[in-house]
Amino acid sequence: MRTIKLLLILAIFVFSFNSSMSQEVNIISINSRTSLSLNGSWKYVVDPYETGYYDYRREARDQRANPSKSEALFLGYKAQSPSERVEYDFDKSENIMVPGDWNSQIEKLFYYEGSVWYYKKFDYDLSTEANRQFLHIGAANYEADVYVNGTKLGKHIGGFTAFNYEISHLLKPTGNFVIVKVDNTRGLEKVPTINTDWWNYGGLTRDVKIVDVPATFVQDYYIQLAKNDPKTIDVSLELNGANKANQSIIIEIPKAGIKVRFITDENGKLIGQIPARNLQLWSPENPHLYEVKITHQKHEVLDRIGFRTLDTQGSDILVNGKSVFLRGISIHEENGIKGGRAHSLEDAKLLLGWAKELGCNFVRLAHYPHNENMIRVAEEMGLMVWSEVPVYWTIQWENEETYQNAEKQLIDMIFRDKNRASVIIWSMANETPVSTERTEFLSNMINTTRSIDSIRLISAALERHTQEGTKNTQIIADPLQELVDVISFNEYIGWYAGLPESCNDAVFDIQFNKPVFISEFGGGALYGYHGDKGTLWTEEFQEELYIQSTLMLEKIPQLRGMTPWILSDFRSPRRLLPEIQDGWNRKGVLSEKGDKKKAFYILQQYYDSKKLEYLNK
Ligand code: GCB
Repeated sequence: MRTIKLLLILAIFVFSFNSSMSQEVNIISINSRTSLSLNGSWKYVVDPYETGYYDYRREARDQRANPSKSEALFLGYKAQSPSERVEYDFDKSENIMVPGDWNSQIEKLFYYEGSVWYYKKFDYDLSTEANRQFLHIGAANYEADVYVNGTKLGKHIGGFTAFNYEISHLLKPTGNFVIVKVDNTRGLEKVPTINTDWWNYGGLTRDVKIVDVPATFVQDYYIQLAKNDPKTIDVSLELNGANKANQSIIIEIPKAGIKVRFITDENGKLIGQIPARNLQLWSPENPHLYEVKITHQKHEVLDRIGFRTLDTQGSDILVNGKSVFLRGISIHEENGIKGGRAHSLEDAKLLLGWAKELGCNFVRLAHYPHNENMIRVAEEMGLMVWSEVPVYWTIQWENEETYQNAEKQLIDMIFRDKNRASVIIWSMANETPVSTERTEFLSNMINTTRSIDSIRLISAALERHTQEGTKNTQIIADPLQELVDVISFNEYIGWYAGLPESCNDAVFDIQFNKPVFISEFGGGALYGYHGDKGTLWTEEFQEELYIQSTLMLEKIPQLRGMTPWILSDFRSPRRLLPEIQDGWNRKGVLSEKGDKKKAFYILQQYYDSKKLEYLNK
């Protein structure tokens, strides 16, 4: 049934798009390639009725043989004479910074959900004629229609994953322009769906650039330790281009004394292994990264790669064969100091620096794939990472298109970060309601993940419930427990369930001998609001909640980590309480500006003790 539906969707997909549109091409290690940045000031046009996209019969203008120059914004047309009617003008439109969401940059767009057209002109040095160019967009929330020099490249769906289109055939030395219509309208069938507890920041929220690669180039590679074998590096690689068969590829890790030559097969692929001796392993205590050089003909791709093994044994999580406790914190991709989506290296250093100060060795990057700086900086700092796709709350489990969308986001997330030693958990979902359809949906996601990454651990933030007929026995009634490597759940006793004292007699009945991980607990407090520990929203209440929660969770024998909710206060349109929330979720252990609340110190102390406890395990 699923296959038939899938074919139908594919057919609709193929017929509904112009045959000239490009395919998305994933390219690994995008930041190490030669590129021209298109970051900076762009022009923008707000188009709430999508006038530039649909004509008055609601037909997409970019699907018409002769789109009207006067209204089809993707053409980026300029009136040629005073008598020519053109009802837009990018040159006279206002500026917006890329990367950056529109909500935090432009006051009138604070709550805006709809379409905005982005426009940028650029010249391109085409002196290396043999080379190929790709337009890279780090993320566009949520849907992007992309055009270069008036030609449609494609439509990308999903607000947190990167995509590239080849534009070699379209570029000229001067007078190029790129136009992207970004639409952040929420929808029931989307991933995430209409209901989230975070701000729907719209726009080109991550880097945009033109990546320049040789005619045949290294499109993808995987270089990581083999399962539980610190002496063997698994390698796979794929070339893209006309001359990809039987090509010589050299992989060098100079500091490890490794230089190995491989030959690609007739499909431009290679799979192999490299014996390694005395590798310095990557760990949170010693986040060692090796320079890795991949050479194809005259061209090199450089990366910095860490090597570590990862497994579970009973309730233990083993990193390099040693049991670890994940001293974590959940993080949204938001910088409350400057406002809006975080994207830069500095943003990553700020947020992850706070996590380090808290004593973390782990971060949960919630609830969608974060920008690559977060993963890379975490890796440098010795933070292990939980990466997640926005399969959040109640999405359309029975909708095949929704499934394909979620799975694509998952595949793209794994594609980008599969060489990062820091990433140890792929999370499939957050707080999803148990049903047959939901479980089939998530089982398929799990199978897909295992088929492309056999090493990393799989989890999902599940829910806990009080067992019927008991006073305070907590159970995880979810068949997904069978399928995941780590049983994670959001807990919230003392906030959404009772007061902090409810923690005293709570008993967790978890039937599996697997690592147990608390993906969320916490409660709201306004920084600087003080009172007794029984008064909601005070720092003292939150402090007490953290004291009681950590004491309670310690009683779970399989407990191997936690990521309380959350590092810092974050914007959410669901948070309506005046004087306390005012549009902010206040569960941060830091305010959005980075002020430490009392709970911060409780968690810091607890993590100090866990660090000691695990030192000699
Ligand atoms: C949750 C969600 C998270 C919310 C949080 C809250 O369980 O996973 O996205 O922000 O609770 O603050 O209610």
